[in-house]
Amino acid sequence: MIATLKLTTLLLAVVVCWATQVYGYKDVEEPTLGDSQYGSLWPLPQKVKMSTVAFKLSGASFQIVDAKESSSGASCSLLQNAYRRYDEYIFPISRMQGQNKKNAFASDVSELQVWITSADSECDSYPSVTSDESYELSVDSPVAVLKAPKVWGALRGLETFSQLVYDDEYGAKSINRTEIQDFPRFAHRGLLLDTSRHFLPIKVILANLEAMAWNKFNVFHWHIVDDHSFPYMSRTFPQLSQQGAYHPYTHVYTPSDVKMIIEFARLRGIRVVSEFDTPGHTQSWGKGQKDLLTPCYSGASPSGSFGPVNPILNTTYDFMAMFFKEVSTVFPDAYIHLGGDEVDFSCWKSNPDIQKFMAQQGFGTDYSKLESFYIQRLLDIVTTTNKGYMIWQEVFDNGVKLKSNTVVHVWMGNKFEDELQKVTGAGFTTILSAPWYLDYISYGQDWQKYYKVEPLSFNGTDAQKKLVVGGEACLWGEFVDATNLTPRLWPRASAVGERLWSDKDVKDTNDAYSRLIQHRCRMVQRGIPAEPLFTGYCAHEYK
Ligand code: CP6
Repeated sequence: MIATLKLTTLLLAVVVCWATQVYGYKDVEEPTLGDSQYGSLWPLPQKVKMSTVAFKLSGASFQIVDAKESSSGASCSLLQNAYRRYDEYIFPISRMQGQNKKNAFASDVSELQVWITSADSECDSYPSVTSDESYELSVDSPVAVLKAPKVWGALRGLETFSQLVYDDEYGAKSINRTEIQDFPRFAHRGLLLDTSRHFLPIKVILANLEAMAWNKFNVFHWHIVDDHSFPYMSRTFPQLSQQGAYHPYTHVYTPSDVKMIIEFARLRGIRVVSEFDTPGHTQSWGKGQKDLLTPCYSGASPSGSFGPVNPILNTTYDFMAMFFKEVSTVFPDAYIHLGGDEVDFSCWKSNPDIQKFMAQQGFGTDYSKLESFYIQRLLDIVTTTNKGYMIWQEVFDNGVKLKSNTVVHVWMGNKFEDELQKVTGAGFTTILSAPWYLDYISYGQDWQKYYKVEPLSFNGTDAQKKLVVGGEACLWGEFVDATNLTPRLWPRASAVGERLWSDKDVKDTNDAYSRLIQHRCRMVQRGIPAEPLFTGYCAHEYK
C-alpha cells in the first residue's frame, strides 16, 4: 500500500517534471496578490481618480435616472432596459425580494443621473465601428452623474459604475468618490464564437453577449456555418439547414432567433458580424445545394467526395448573389465576414474540368490564382449589397484586389507583427486574432500571455498603426459546446478585453491579477460560471 503510494508519487513527480520541461508552464510566473488601488475595475478606464471617501448606497432609495438635460429619455428603451439591468446587478437581493422600506436608510448617493449630451443619442441605431463609446463618470454625494455623447458610452459607463460598488465590512453597499474619463483604445473589440462544430443554444449565446458587455467587448463575430454543420436557416435556401444542420428543427437558428440575438446584442452596444466562410470550410453547404461544391476525382472518375466551392460554374455565382443578398438584409451590420481561409487545393487539382479551366485562364498550376478568381467575383457580388467586408489574411496574402475599406483579419500564429506591417503598409484596415486563440488550452495562467500582447508592436508609421482598429479573441468550436464554452471563455477573454480597451501603459500584471480575481468573482455572482484564475475563494460563496 505504502509502496504503491510512493510509486504513484514518484510517477506524478516525473510526469510533472516532464510537463514542466515540455510545456514550460513555469515560464508564466505566479503574480503576487495585493489590493489594486483600482478595486475591481475591469477593464481599467483611461483616467481614474478615486478617493478614499466612501458613500453609502441604499437599495431602497437609490435610482438610476435620466438627467433632466439629457437628449434621451423615457422613450429610449435601450437606456431604460440598461437601468433595470444595472439596478439588479448593484442590488441583487434587496430588489428581488421587493423593497424593504423599514430597513431603508438615507442613501449618501441617491441617484445616478445619465446625461446623453449629443442631440442624436443613437438610441434606435445599431452600433458601428465609428460609434462613440466615451463617457465621463462623476461619483459624489448626493448624486452621481454619467455623461456620454451617445447611448453607447452610457452603456459602458453604467458597467463601470456597477463595478465601483462594493460591500463594506458590514455588507452595506458602498461607493467611493470617483472621477472617471473613459474611452476605448481600439474601436473593434471582438469575440469569435463558432456555432458549426457544435450548435450553441440561444441562451448560451445570450449569456455570453451579456458577459461581453461586462468586459466592454463590442463585436460578436458569429462564425455561424462551417464544414461540420449549417445551422443558419435561410429563407431563400431552406434546404441548406434542412440538409446541412445537425438537426433540421432543433439545431438551427431561425430568422426570429437571429433577430433576437442581434437585438439583445444591440441593447448592449454589441455589433453582430456574421461570417459565411467560402470557398473552403463549406462541406455542410454541399448537402443542401447540389453542384455547389467541386467533385473530387480519383484518377479518371469522381471519387464521390467534394472539395471547396466550385469556382468554374456560373451557377455558383448566381447562388452566392442570392444568398448574400439575403444575408445582407438579415444582418444589419455594415460588414460581413467572407472568410477565405485555409483553402485545400487537392480536390481542385484532381478535377479535370478545373484543370481545363486553369489552362484556359492561364493560371498554370497556381491554384491560389483560382482561389483569387473566386474571391474576386464574390467580393464584387457582395459589394452590390452595399456592405463592407472582412476577410481572413490569406485573401490579402494571395494578392486579391480589395476595396479600400476592407478589414483584413490576421490569424496566423507565426510572426503576426510582420503581417500587420504588410497589411497596414498596403493601406488596409486590420484586426488581430493570431495571439488570442482561446480554444488552445494549457496548464497554468495563460490569461497573462493574452494580456501581455501589444498589438502595435510592429514596425510601421503612425498612419499604419492607426489602421489597426482592434482585435478578436477566438473560441473555435471543435472541442467546445454548451457544457464547457462559458468557463473556457471567461475570464481568459477578459485579458483580451482589457488589452483592447485600456491604455497601452496598463500592463502591470500584479495589479491586473488583483482586479481580475474580483472581476471573475463578480461574473460568477452575476450568473456566469467563469473559471478560477488560481487558488482562492470568492467572498460571495456560501455553504
Ligand atoms: N476554422 C476555420 C478553424 C480555423 C480557421 N478557420 C482554425 C485554424 C487554426 C487554428 C484554429 C482555428 N478551426 N473556419 C482559421 C481561421 Cl490553430
